Amino acid sequence: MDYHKMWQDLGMDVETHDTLCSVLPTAIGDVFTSQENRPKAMAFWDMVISEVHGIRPAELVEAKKQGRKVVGTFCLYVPDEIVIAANGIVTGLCGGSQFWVPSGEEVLPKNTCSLIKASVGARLSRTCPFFRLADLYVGETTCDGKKKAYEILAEDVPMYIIDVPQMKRPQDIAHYKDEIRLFARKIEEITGNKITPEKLHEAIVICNNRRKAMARVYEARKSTVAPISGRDAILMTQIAFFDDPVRCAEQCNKLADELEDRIAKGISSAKPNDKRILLTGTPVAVPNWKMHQIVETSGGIIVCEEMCTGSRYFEHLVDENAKTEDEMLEALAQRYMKNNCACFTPNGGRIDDILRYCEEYKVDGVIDCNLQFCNLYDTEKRSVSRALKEAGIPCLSIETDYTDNDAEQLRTRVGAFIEMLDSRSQR
Ligand code: BJ8
Repeated sequence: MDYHKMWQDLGMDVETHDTLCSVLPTAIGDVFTSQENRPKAMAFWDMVISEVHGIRPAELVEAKKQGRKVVGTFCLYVPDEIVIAANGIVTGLCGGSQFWVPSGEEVLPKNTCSLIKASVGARLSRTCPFFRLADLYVGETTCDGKKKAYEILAEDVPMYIIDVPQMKRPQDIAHYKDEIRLFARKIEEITGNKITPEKLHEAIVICNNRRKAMARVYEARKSTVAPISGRDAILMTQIAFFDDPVRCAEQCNKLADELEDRIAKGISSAKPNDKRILLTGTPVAVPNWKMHQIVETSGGIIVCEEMCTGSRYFEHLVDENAKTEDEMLEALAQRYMKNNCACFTPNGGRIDDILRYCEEYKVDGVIDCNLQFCNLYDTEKRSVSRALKEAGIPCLSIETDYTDNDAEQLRTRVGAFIEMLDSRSQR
């Protein structure tokens, strides 16, 4: 399908955007379709990713014609439920491609993480339809880099900021609940729709259903059969940030059905000796498949991601028993505050999660992979590796960016790590 007219109408730099699109088929072939023995249900995500700037943006264009508003977000502390309750549409906006980094570097310090530079660059270079479609961008006070980047984005687009606390004391959760309330009023203003308790309840159920469906897929990843590769699983998770939540739940459930069947039949996506790896660290936004690709072509299989593009996205449900708006806001605040981002202090919950996942997913080793210039996660790598050492679980800490410059070096380090895991298992 040709989407050039739509991209033009969205005010995009179509010529530059064509360059970005031209590399996508090779990347998809290398990372996804060349894998053997994939679950058939992955056909849905193959289709979506092959036209990632076409299919879903076209749906959003149609929805906007019907009067619906699109809200772009950058962080898991922005509750989708509020937007959905007002008949709005949420789309993730985090940039995962090196293609956008140079445009971001024109306005940001070079020593800013690639995710922020790519996100700002995607907007300023006019080469991402999602950044053109969003009627409102919603930022949050998580890391310093993002906070300052939002000021730059605000010069170009309507921007709303949620004040996310940095601690999890009762007064912090109460403050965050107030922030969600203010956010609801803002969304009502933007959409022109009142958020009633009934609508909010419906939205909570919709998002919980998506969480449950994704959790089923991750549950299947716990099996030693390894019915799905980490590459396929991460694609599912990444697309969840863009897709319609009801369709997303349907597709994830379909995939989970197939994975459960594959487990029963012993059909694996891994080679017999592949080492089971837990990936933790900074989020991996589309099309950042770098570590997944390196690990899974070096004798490993990623069985879980402890990150926002991973377990944090679907773990913990929002209480569906709340009746009034106030009770629902409380339920939302309680659920979202269970996320363990490194912007919180202290953040021992993340360590507990990592140790728990190591057991649940029967992990051989952990790779803690963080984007260069992310001080939060870079600093936390010390407590991550110390806790894993105490638990006797090997850990490899990696710092990288969106370029391929270090790919060979990473391949060597990951290869050596997996060899070490292999010799350990033969002892
Ligand atoms: S809840 S992880 S999505 S803030 S890598 S931009 S932290 S300098 S992404 Fe995040 Fe929300 Fe936390 Fe999740 Fe800053 Fe670090 Fe860059 Fe990061």
